Amino acid sequence: MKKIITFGTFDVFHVGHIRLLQRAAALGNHLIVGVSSDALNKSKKGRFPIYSERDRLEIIAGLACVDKVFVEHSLEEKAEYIKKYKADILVMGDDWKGRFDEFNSYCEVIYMTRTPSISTTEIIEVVKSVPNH
Ligand code: C2G
Repeated sequence: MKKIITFGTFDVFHVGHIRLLQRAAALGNHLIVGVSSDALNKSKKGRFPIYSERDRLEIIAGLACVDKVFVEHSLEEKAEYIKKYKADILVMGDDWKGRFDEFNSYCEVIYMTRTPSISTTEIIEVVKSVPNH
């Protein structure tokens, strides 16, 4: 059994998110996803997510490629999560390249290329710019 772990907010779920999760899942046979809490997102990005923590968890848990979800309460607890879930590989998007190399002592660390031209922030901007909404 090869276990993969990844982390993210997954707010306003989009194709970049599903591609990342499917590619991560394909590296092993058990995908565990840490979904950032609302409070962590506020501290990380300065705003609360559009979708609540409960809804974001429900969406990720419902995906065929995901085996287990949990709430990520702190960026500082990655080592604990990796050990707790006995992950063999940590997958992160390449916007975090180099930032998680320290976990190499617990598991393999892989940074995956992000899908170009799509982000939650851009989607929010587009929605805001639509007249009469
Ligand atoms: N992603 C992607 N392509 C995009 C947008 C996002 O591959 N166009 C990936 C990101 O690289 C990340 C995952 O989808 O691996 C989730 O993205 P976010 O919700 O933006 O994750 P982030 O807020 O960076 O949270 O502990 C780390 C954080 O929780 C990561």
